Amino acid sequence: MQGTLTEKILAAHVVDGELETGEEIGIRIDQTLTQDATGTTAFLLFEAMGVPRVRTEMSVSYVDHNMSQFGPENHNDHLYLQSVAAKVGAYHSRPGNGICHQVHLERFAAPGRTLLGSDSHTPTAGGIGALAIGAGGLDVSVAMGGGAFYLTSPAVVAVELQGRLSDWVTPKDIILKLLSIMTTRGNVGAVVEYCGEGVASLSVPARATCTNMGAELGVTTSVFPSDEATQAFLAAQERTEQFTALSADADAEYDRITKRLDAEQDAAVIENIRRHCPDAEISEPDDGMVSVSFSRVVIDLSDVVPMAAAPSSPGNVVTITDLAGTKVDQVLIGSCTNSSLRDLMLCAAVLKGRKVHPRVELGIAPGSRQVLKMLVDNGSLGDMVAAGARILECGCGPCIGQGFSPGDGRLSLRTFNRNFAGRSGTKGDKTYLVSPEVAVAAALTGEITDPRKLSAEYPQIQQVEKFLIDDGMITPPLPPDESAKVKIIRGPTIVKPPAGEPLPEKIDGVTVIKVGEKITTDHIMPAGTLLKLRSNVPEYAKHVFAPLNEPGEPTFAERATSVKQAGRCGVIVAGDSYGQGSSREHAALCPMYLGVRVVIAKTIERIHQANLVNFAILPLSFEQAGDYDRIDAGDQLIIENVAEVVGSAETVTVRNTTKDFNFTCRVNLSARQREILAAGGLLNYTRQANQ
Ligand code: MIC
Ligand code: SF4
Repeated sequence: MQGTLTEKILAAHVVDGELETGEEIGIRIDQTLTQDATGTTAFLLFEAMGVPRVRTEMSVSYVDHNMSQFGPENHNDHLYLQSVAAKVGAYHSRPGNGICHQVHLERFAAPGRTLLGSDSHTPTAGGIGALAIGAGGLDVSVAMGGGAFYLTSPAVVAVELQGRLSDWVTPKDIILKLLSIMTTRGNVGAVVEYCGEGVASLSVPARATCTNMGAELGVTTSVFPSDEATQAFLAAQERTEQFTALSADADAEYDRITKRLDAEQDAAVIENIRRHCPDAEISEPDDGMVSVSFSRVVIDLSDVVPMAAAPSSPGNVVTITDLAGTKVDQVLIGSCTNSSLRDLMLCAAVLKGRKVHPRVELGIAPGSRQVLKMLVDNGSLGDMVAAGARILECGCGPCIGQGFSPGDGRLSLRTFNRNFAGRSGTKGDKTYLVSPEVAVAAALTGEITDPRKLSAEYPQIQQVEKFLIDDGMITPPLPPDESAKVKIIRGPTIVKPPAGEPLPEKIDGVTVIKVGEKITTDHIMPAGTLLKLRSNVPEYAKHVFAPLNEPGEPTFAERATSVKQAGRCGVIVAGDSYGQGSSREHAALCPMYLGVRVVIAKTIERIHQANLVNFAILPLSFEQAGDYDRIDAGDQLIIENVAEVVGSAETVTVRNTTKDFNFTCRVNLSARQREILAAGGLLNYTRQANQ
């Protein structure tokens, strides 16, 4: 990573360890971001740590997810967050002010700074040249208290952009194109660094669409250089003084990432790698699998065409031409990926003077109050309303299953970043992810339409010279003497999260569930209408793996509880990419509450693996992927000498006493993670370190 932009920012922030790819490092965090769905737990854990005041340059607490306020829980959360921010010296962005990533980009993110956020789309701020990383809430609490954030020194991959996008083709199509090359798998521990002459043609919000949805690649983060476009954006936000120019050296060295792909099933991906990665090395198939490695992806923007991610993964990328003519029932525009002023003005300009197709319901959620107020002032909102759009408040809304669930069998087209099965709130949903251009075209025609075929001029929306600045809904930190007088408001639904416990000397385990490949945190800990339970772990835990429960059968929570009551440990067995998607630590915290102490998977995604360790659950990976097939739910699994395993072992023998065989697992833990597990989780570890 020598000479890369990532290396430069990391080098300026490293406080522990050596900056060498694959090594664990601790970095200083300048800014933190939390949102209400993860923030209540993050602040409750921050309180439990006993640090009186945040020690970062700035910590901002946003309310944007839990906005529906059915029942008292959401408002209780909002009041808790507002009062605790005032108590501990954090900024507080009030409900209605906008989605955390959009507002942070507008008002706070700055080039060269480090940002840690308790939300997996925190890398959005990479669009302005910040090194922005998503993590579990407890990691963010530690950073708020001035502690370093630990990560694996990344492998930095270059994504070189050449040329310019054609009319009606957008940054969303760039990131979808990149997903068709890099996929959602095998990129753990990498950072995507954009470079090349094509970068200059993209504004900061356009870049932020790419870095936002970079989260779906499973990388640590994505980052753009800071240049004239960055300066123009900061000036338009009246933040010129926060500009610094930043870029990689001309002779920067990028790192290779290596992954294994299925020669048959992944044939299209392998072809894309061949076409777009000039230094690709692709092995001959062995047992049907090929090994591929590359350090550079080249995308000519003038070749990019309108794309979509088909159900039910952001990695199922197809072209709009393949889908043209498919009937559409719902179109939703917004989310932290595509709700900037430019995106919504574009939609308004296309809708102006036209009517939404009779079959289609169109919902639009502006990303922030700044965007909404400017749409009001320049007349765009009127054009949307006149066309028949339903306007939602500034927040996550339908992206996290809060409303607008599609009807049974109905096709939903969304400008969002995730289309995991059931995330919309409807079982068996058919959601496609597209650009605002494609979305608005379908809203008018009632079917998936290549926007280049619309009989409309492409509206040329230039970035404004001055955004409307009104931070009236962001409460700045109080001075310490005033903070001291604040009383934290704790409604009855705010329940202190349970602390972790050290692992027992011997794991006498029972496989409570065996799940398949690509299980996301939306499967483990569904959000939607259950979001309101985030600050009440005992209640929320009743819904662990709810989408996988069989009707009439005992639920996961019931099975895990009876294992726990029998004095035994719960074990989860999983396939590849376990814990994809969101940063929600409840996907570890709630299983821990139910007595789960071990997860054995083929592979575990970065943020989720860290969350498991933070809540004292032992993450293991199968040495032989085939052993996964030999285990069933209900099997008894024994691990002896747990202290030794946690202390230093690189592999461990697990005994399946039900099927009478032994198998080997890898213990992929850093020295620090081993100490955290030995202490019974990160909260205990931090408390001990602070004593
Ligand atoms: C998401 O997009 O899945 C969320 C909801 O924003 C999550 C955070 C959460 O679960 O609260 C994320 O991306 O980390
Ligand atoms: Fe909110 Fe959706 Fe963005 Fe997550 S992905 S922060 S739910 S808008």
